[in-house]
Amino acid sequence: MVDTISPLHSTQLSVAAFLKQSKQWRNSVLGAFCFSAEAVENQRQADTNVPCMHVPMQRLDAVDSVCEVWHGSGALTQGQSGAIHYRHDEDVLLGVIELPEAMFAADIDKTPLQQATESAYRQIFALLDALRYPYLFRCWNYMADITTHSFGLERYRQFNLGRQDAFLAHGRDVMGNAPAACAMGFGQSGSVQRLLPTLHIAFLAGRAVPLNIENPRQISAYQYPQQYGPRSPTFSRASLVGIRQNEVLFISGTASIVGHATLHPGNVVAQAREAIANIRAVLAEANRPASQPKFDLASLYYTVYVRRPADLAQIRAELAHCVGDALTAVYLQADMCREDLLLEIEATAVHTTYSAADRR
Ligand code: 3EB
Repeated sequence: MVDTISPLHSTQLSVAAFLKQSKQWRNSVLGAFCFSAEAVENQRQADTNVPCMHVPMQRLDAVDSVCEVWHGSGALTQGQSGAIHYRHDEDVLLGVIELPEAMFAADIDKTPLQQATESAYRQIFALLDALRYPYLFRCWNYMADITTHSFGLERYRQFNLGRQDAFLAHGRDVMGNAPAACAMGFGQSGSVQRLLPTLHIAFLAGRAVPLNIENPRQISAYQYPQQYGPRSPTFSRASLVGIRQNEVLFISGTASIVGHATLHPGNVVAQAREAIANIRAVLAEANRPASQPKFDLASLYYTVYVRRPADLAQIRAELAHCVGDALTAVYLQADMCREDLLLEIEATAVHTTYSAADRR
């Protein structure tokens, strides 16, 4: 395998296996995202060089936790800026910021979650500007009680307000050129211990201009009508980034949404099929600039967020049916940002162009 020389790519393993291997990997890991239902604090790593996000979500397809590890190449540099822990190589910067909402008091016009979100994204943009990794490729957003209402507004909508305000404050586009993203909830369904609500955000940014991709079957999220909240979500359906000999495709959280409406409420199998139809459409867009298709359903690494653990078997069977035996997926219990969504699927693929020298 060419693993050791390959630029930006990810691997998935249990948190225990990650901790065991992290010594060998110290020099090549940009950061890690750990999902586990229990004792998040105890797993915090001694090695502070590696940014690590801990999300309190239960893995459903194995009793263990899961850790998504992002690898860089060449010499890595790490640091802390405000609440962000980051690490970068020459091409890519990975950052993690985790803000307890209790750090922010409700004021007249901004809720604590909204302020936490705005602060997190303002810190992110200030760091990216300062270190000159201007392009935000992909953001992972996790928050407690995502569809709960507080201060007269659903919490996901509070998050959207804070996120968009930070983009605007830093002169970033909000109607196009937005990063790929996901925004998921934890804590509503009771499978995870109650914690002080913390906003968890991880991000990948870099120096190469990404190609942002929309889905022709869906209205762009930044053009969603007002019924979904006072401010639109700021994300693209996918982003495609060239990093040395790799092309990395980040497909955002994808649900059973066509146009802007949820399809198949209450029917988890039909929702899974529709989400895959959306991913297929995004893949067609991603392949369009190339003379030969580079990405297909079987070449993706999937993370599947499942609202009701009891739906796992049906979802797995449907995805295996759509994707085939090559299906590589991790399943997490999570809440979606719309109550009628029963699942959401995100995916990543790395396409490597080997040089003649590598092939020999
Ligand atoms: C959707 O298509 C489903 O707010 O960053 C998917 C991916 C969703 C990202 C975000 C939300 C976000 O609208 C929800």
